[in-house]
Amino acid sequence: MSLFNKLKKAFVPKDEPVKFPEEIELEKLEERKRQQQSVQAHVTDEEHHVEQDIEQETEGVIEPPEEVVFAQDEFDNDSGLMSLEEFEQWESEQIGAKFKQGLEKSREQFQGALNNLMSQYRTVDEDFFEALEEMLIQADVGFQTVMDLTDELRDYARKENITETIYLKEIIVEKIVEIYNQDETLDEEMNITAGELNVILMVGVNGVGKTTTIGKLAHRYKAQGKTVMLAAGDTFRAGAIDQLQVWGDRVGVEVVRQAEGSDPAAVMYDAVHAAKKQGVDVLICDTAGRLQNKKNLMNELGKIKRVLQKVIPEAPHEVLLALDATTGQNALSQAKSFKEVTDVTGIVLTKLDGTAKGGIVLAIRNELSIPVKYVGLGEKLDDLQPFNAERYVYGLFADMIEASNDDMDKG
Ligand SMILES: Nc1nc2c(ncn2[C@@H]2O[C@H](COP(=O)(O)OP(=O)(O)O)[C@@H](O)[C@H]2O)c(=O)[nH]1
Ligand SMILES: [Mg+2]
Repeated sequence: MSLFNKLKKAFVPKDEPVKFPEEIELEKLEERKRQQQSVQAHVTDEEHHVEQDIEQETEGVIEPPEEVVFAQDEFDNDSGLMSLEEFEQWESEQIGAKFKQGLEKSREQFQGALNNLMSQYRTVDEDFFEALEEMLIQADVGFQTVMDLTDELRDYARKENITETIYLKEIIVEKIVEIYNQDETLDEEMNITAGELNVILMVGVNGVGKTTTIGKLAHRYKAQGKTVMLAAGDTFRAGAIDQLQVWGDRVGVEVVRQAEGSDPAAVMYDAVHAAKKQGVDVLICDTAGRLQNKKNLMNELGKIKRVLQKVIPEAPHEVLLALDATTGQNALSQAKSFKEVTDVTGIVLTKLDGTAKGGIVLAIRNELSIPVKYVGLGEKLDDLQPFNAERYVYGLFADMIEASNDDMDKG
């Protein structure tokens, strides 16, 4: 099956989808959840404090925010349940829709540029390849990756005798996936083991989206039935602890905190002990994003790790570096700096929805050799999505893929 057909099958909702009764129920629940979230999202800090005061007055019984639970009876209607296969298809289409929406800006840019290029250069020649190279570099794809990609295309066109650029369209997408997946040692899966305490350390400079990502991750793990705890390790920046607390309250997970200005390693000490004692599955640790001084940062992260390892020798199981996609090449240089101070196991590329230069994903993968594990596709709780190349190219080329048909297969 051609790549486009495969992606189409995986991600594009079928025309006039037949809705299962459960699906309609799920939509209703999702809608309720969305309404709830948007209400929660509008709770300002001030309101939040008022809420806290009220909670404290009521004997300190802090109830977690009410959650949407898929109550058994909501599904138990006579008409039979969605099969696992149907559910997986439905889920895949939901994920496809998220990537399509989150990559809208990049897609407009990418597809527009590609279409222009193909109408300007109809025959496959060196001028076309040079223009293509320039276009990809403009999209932040990264020099080396662009060269690899166009070399492969030149070979392919020669071998298959392709003379019209239009027939290279699908191959370009295919090669992007191939180049992305070529290093099989880079695993996108999170190193999380069931039945154990797993520690995730979140690092990155200020403002890239660490705290927000922690909230979204906590939500994901909780939805999977795991118990989650957060550690407010950014004790440096004013308001950072409260910001994490707001996320903790919103998602309904405990936040271990100390006063502003205290030693982050001391917070981690408390957190990892509490997490172990309570049998928590996932402890996610926020950190301060100071990078003015590499040596300080190295010392601070080193100390945090030593404290964690006293309780859990394998910790941290993941060190996730958050990078802001809208900062382009700057994100790459941040990543290089962080690689020098600590072992980064994965990247969370945030704010991909905010850039038209989504090619940065390819540059990160190929220039840093660190897997992108999650991408931020918006500000909502479920806008953090596990990353893979197929989802990504679907998001980047959705219109092209949807418009394709079997006749487009060539070779
Ligand atoms: N549009 C968008 N905004 C994001 C995303 N991730 C984070 N943000 C925003 O980025 C800003 C900084 O995030 P924050 O978590 O405080 O960054 P930190 O300083 O690294 O902890 C906040 O306004 C977030 O809402 C994303 O994936 N998409
Ligand atoms: Mg923060």
